[in-house]
Amino acid sequence: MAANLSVEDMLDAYRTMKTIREFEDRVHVEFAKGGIPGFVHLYAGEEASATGVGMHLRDDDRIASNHRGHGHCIAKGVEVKGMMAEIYGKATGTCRGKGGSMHIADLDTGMMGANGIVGGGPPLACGAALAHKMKKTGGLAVVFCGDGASNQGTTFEAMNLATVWQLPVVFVFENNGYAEATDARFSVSCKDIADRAKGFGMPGRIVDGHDFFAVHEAFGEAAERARAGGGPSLLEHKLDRFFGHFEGDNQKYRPDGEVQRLRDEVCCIKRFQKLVTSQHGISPDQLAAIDQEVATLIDEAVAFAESSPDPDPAELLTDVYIKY
Ligand SMILES: Cc1ncc(C[n+]2csc(CCOP(=O)(O)OP(=O)(O)O)c2C)c(N)n1
Ligand SMILES: [Mg+2]
Repeated sequence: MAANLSVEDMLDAYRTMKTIREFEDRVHVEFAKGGIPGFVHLYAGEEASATGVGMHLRDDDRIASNHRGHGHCIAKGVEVKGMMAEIYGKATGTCRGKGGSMHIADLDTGMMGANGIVGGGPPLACGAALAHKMKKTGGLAVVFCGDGASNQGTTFEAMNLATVWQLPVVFVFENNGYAEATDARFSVSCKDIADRAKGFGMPGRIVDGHDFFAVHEAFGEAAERARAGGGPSLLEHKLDRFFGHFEGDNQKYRPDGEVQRLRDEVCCIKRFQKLVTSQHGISPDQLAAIDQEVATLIDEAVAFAESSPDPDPAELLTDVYIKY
């Protein structure tokens, strides 16, 4: 499974997954203290998905994200301190504090935006993919959607058009089994979202979203097809979220012990650590050094966010609309 990955690649993957986990665990703690405004939806548990995809992306590839977007941002290379400041609503944030958690966008790194509209991302990814196709750049677009978003009309329309226009776009459905408090078994009409690909004339695959190597391999194939003019693909990453839908969610809809069991049994980071130290010649010390590096980065990010100024009210209407 790790066939085309060097030790350096695997250490990079670990650094990204660990950065996402530490970022989310820290936002969880800081949010509870009351210092963060608005809503946050945490990505902890799903790190292998964004990371396995992100490692294939060029700077000019575009991603469209959703409300659970911190991990997608980090995997696409958005700067972590600016993200933290954005979540705190500070002037030094990625979007100067005007977006917050659900609207982090960074066009310089190809991150077109987290998105509060469920199903808002697929049409955006098609637009970016169309631009790549028309300019013949060899670039592609990816959209990360949930199981809930897989049921939206916008998603169906985008998938149809992607095939009709043979767009270089990959639809990544992160199926964590819930849309807010609704179990996917009550809302998704088929057992596997991947089955829907056939109806839209594109290949679809089920992927173990807890397994970085499986995600990396499956997305690599889809990306290669897209770049070569072979059109869109659908990947269904089966995975789990370790926190509630949003911070403050009491999660009464989840069976007792479910989250602890998932943390113990299917954690993508624990699984990665075990595999690379037992089979790929990476030492626990190499991983521990990255753990330390990441812990420092997250401490610095929080200190930066907390000490940054609020946006100036006089700038309320700047950067909000663009005139073309
Ligand atoms: C168009 C629209 N409908 C409803 C909502 C409210 N809402 C926010 S997140 C969410 C559930 C999304 O579930 P899923 O797509 O599975 O993503 P997950 O939260 O599990 O990552 C809903 C219904 C919304 N933001 N936008
Ligand atoms: Mg979901």
